[in-house]
Amino acid sequence: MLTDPEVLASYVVDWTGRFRGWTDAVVRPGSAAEVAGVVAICRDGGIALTLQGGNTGLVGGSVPLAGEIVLSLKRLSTLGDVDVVGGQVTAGCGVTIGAVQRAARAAGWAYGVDLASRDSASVGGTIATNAGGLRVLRYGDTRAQLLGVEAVLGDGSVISHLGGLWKDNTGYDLSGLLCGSEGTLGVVTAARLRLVPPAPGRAVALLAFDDVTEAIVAATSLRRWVALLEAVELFLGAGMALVCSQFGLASPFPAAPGDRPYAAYVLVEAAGAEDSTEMLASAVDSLSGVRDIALGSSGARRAALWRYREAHTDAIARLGVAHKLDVSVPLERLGELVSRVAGVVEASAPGATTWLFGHAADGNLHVNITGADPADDALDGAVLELVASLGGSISAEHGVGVAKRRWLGLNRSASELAAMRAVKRALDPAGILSPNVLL
Ligand code: 2HG
Ligand code: ZN
Repeated sequence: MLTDPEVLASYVVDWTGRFRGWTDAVVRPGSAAEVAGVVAICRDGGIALTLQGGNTGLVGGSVPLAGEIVLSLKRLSTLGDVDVVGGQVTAGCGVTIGAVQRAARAAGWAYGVDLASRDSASVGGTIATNAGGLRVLRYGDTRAQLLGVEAVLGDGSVISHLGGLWKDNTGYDLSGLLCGSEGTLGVVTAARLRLVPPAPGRAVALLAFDDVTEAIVAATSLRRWVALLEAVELFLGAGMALVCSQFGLASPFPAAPGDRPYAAYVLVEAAGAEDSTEMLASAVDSLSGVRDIALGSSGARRAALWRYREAHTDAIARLGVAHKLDVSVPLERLGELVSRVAGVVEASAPGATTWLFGHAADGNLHVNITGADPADDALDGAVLELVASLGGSISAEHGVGVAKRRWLGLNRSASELAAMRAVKRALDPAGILSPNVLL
């Protein structure tokens, strides 16, 4: 248990700096049995806990806003041997996504979840939020990787379902229920994760467009064209310029003097057992509106092209505390969202800057806003109402957390919310787990 105020400081603020709380103690159990012990004490004493993994979340879900004790789960970092035949592995909740990826690779497999924060984000945190990331298109979200979990429920009971059966229709899918529950029902202490076949023949294409609508049409139509599509990402000219200036990167498409910068970029990755470069090149050739293409298949070249997209979060963070609204809309409404959202932001927070990027083929856009008051919740509401009016979700992959709790009713009916509250009461009767988030 940590109580030194200087040590506690990093546990009470989230990655964005927008959500800050306070605590008297951080408890760091080293085993599932110790987690169960902590939960039992807190249940009996009515002591609230905020769960924390890698603390890379973007919706304030891991912050002790009302002085809860922080339950840090990083020490549960045992990674089992990969089952090479079955293609699965058991990971403690504190294992990082990067470590799972490396272990899978070393055993001739791969892990389907990937995200920019891979070396800090933990298995438990990605389960709590049902994290998506860069490869949802092909492999699904975190829930789709779960073969089972071990967890301590809010009432102190322990469930363990780590046998790794592919087919197992024996009632409620408790792992699926805990996944995305944002720490409100139980503490996931370990998970059995399915692995996917490795796809070493990789190619990345960065496409430049003069017209944002054409970029969106290209990004969405690629879903049909490229059989082995691994990722399709969208970002805009302003984001590219920001990333290049913040990190001193050269533009991938050196412009002639006087040329206008491109309006939008689509990054596409294809991967298969064999080299996918030609297949990707011919697929992107058939797209209209492409003004320039940078193609790469070597590891270094692919990483360099990905950097323009992945560095958006860090580049924006350098501008100050951002509002981060992670939303999704039906694919046919994505163009409308992109064209309307900056106007909605300007009307609500004049002078603020809107940055748009995201997982285009999933209909998932990250609306980041800088230059606005971090406490301006009305701004968040204006954007989320636009999204809901387009038939979209106010939380595509980051979770509801503290940030979007007020607006959950935009997506969920009164009956759905009542059902969720009933589940919460059943599994966490004392209401001690993550009391500030979700419901
Ligand atoms: C990404 O796709 C992450 O890079 C972070 O989901 C998004 O910074 C963000 O808003
Ligand atoms: Zn994302």
